[in-house]
Amino acid sequence: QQFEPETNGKNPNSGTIDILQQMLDYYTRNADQWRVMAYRRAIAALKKQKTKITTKAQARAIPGVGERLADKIEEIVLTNRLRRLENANNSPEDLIIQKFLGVYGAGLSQASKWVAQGYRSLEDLLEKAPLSKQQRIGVERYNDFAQRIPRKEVESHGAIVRKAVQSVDKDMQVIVGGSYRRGALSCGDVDCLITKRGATLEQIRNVVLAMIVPKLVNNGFLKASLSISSHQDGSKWHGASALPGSDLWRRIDLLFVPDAEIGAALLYFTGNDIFNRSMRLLARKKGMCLNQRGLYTNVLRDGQVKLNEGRLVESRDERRIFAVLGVPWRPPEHRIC
Ligand code: DCP
Ligand code: MG
Ligand code: MN
Repeated sequence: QQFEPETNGKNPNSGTIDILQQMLDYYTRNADQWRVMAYRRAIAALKKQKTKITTKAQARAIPGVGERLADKIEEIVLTNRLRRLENANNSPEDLIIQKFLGVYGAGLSQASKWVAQGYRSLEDLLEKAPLSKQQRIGVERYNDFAQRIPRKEVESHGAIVRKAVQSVDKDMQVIVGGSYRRGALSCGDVDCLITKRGATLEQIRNVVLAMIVPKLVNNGFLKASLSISSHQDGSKWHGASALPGSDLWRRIDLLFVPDAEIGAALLYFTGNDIFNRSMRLLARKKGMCLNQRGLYTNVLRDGQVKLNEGRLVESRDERRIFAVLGVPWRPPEHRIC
């Protein structure tokens, strides 16, 4: 989740960030969600500092840096290394699991299972492992999907989807969300929100799945379908696309958004995920509930368990969701935690 403009040029804390990033990579491969979040938050906060942070007290004063991370930052600056990182388990198995986690759709349990079954490389998987159709694509196109997509190319994919959508229904709209909407110079995938004034989820889903996806498969733009939520309120199609004349496959998500929920969906699909998490947490603290469909009040909880749905207060207007939560408006470019 990098926001390149901020990492351009020399950052006074780049040495520290480098080591913290390695720690983050380690926790990511071990699926340690809490530490992953803490490290991402701390790295993002450090990237914003204009001066070099050298002491624990300075580190602790930065919002987003907790006690233990402040200790580690001081250790890194003083010793140019981090003992915890050197003790980290970088066994060969670990590195293979990390590699396998890059296969589209494979989570920690699948990746560990492959290692336990004796597979050691992508070639092993291709030749010996029983793979689903989607997993096979994930392995075959591993290197394609691992590459960042330049902003300009994301725009081209969005334009092709938009053209197909509007040739079917000129009133339908395509908005590219995700890291693209946050202004990133390169993206991990293409997130297309598809919506239409007055339309319901069912209407949009039907048009996209029955007309638009087949059209884009036929003209060669969509290369593969990786996951479709086909159940009652399914709202997405995940797959791969490539620009005409290119054999480089990109990950693309088509997200079906009913008009009434466009504000909440824009908020959710703009992210980033950590920003979303903090907005949801804030809503929860105020007795509300925020999800990709709307902001609800009067939600009763018993601990973590929601006792009722609450009352919908806003879903159409992204700005009003901020206002109701009492959060000053943040443009997408600033929603990076
Ligand atoms: N999202 C979320 N929590 C998740 C996954 C996604 O809140 N666990 C939301 C925030 C993301 C958006 O969905 O910004 C799109 O998800 P992506 O995985 O496509 O992430 P980004 O577009 O932010 O980054 P990338 O450039 O890696 O695609
Ligand atoms: Mg994305
Ligand atoms: Mn996506």
